[in-house]
Amino acid sequence: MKIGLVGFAGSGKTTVFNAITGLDVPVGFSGEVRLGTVKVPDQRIDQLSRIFLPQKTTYADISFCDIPGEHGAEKVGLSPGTLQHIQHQDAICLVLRDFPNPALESDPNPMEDLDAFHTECIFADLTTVEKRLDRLRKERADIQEITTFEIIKEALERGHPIRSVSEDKISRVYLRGFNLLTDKILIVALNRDEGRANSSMPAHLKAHLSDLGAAGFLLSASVEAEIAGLDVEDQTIFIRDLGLEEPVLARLIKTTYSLLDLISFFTVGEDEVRAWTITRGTKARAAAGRIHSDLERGFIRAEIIPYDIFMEYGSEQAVKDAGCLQVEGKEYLVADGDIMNVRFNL
Ligand SMILES: Nc1nc2c(ncn2[C@@H]2O[C@H](COP(=O)(O)OP(=O)(O)OP(=O)(O)O)[C@@H](O)[C@H]2O)c(=O)[nH]1
Ligand SMILES: [Mg+2]
Repeated sequence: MKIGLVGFAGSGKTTVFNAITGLDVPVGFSGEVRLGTVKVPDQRIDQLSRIFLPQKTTYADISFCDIPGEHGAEKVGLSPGTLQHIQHQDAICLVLRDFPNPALESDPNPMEDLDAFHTECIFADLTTVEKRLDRLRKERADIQEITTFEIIKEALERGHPIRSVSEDKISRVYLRGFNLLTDKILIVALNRDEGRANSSMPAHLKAHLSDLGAAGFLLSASVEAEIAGLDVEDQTIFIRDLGLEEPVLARLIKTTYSLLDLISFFTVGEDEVRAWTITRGTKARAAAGRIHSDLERGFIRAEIIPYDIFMEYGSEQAVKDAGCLQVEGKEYLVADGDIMNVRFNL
């Protein structure tokens, strides 16, 4: 899972990146793209690890990419370099400046920045889509494919992101590999000054986000950076004193998991306790393929113990003795928290 932090120059991307990753990248313009990976905290993995005492505990992870803004003129468009970086992300986290930045002349205007970013993405997608459509027509391609591209072209021309075009109108399989920007998940982080770390998102911005099919949350990047620098105990106190619920990383992960409809299943044993991320609705056989392609090819059945059941009985044997082990075939829809053991034969 890859999330790209984007936004205009000086909006606070690197500050957010530091708060999330716990790294200490110098803020201020460097033009460098930075990468950082974080573990997705999961108390269920902590618990399982305590029981199995495995040699290795592996959490799901998310990598973040800090993509620098454009400098020189203020609010110049997305450069080809920036666009390329965004194309390789699974989701975009747009950082909007809503604090006075002494290095910049303009007053903060998050709504305008959101529109400017959205328009840039629309234009970039239109170019891709028009090119593709020309080619498909020349090649007299499949009518369904042409129709899909016609429909999204029309949506883009009206300023609508592709992510808002419903599944029953187009066949998204045709869009794979084109990395269309407005089809990516968009999460907006409204970055406010310290005094407003605990304020709420303005209604007009909220409404606009919902039009764009985006999710949003509010933070103060400098406060978050400060929180990230404290040890765990002080963090909890500081967060509570500020009236915040949890640090930005936890909020961002929650938003991402719910937007992308991601769930986790687990594999357990003495060698490793591990979390795997899949989309809800993934079948047992495909989920097995995440672990190893051999497990998918030679899949026979999956032995499933839901996490809560496991915790109730305390061991695999006790679950079996109680007759609570689920034996499932390849079509089984893996649920969040399933502990899975794949039986396979090659
Ligand atoms: N007061 C205040 N200042 C902030 C906040 N977030 C970032 N800043 C400051 O704004 C300046 C720019 O922050 P950066 O994190 O470097 O912004 P950026 O988006 O990475 O900028 P570029 O990489 O140059 O595009 C720095 O001086 C930060 O300390 C905030 O929440 N409040
Ligand atoms: Mg930066």
